[in-house]
Amino acid sequence: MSFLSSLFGNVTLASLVFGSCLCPRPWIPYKQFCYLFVGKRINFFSAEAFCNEKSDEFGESHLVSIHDEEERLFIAENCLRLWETPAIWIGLNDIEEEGNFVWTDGSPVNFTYFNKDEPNNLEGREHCVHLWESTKWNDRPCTSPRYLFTCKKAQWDWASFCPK
Ligand SMILES: *[C@@H]1O[C@H](CO)[C@@H](O)[C@H](O)[C@H]1NC(C)=O
Ligand SMILES: [Ca+2]
Ligand SMILES: [Ca+2]
Repeated sequence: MSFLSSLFGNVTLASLVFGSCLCPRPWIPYKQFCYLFVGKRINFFSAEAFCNEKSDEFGESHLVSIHDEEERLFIAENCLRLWETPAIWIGLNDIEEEGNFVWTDGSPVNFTYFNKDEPNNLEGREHCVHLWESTKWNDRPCTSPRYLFTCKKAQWDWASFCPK
């Protein structure tokens, strides 16, 4: 994988060359995962359900989780390239317990990029997280229909699919 990354560090080129063996089209491979950028504005629950329907034998599909600065930039840059706006739902939420944020894919919350003074749980109604135009994060009512979204799932077993 490091050989492929160094040869095809440019994500767009890598996805053109290896996209069909790393991930189903039109998902974009990045590190060990596949990402689907969905240009529909729907609420958080519908977006998570849309992603769940894309689960396959290699793993569950959920709204995207973000675990470091590189992954954060990968997501933001692709949104800007595709739509000129990064305003998407991500899988982070405190629906179950106020103030206890979790990712819908169950991965650890070890990185956040909240805007200053967020999350503020405005009027006690904000439990789902989206990106603002600045790419900083904000909590928002989950039923807001105004955001695009990104799904994430494990990559296919590329070693058995990709050309050698
Ligand atoms: C957070 O955890 C994930 C999954 O265990 C790991 O891949 C990632 O490197 C971690 N990020 C940070 C900033 O520690
Ligand atoms: Ca909340
Ligand atoms: Ca907020």
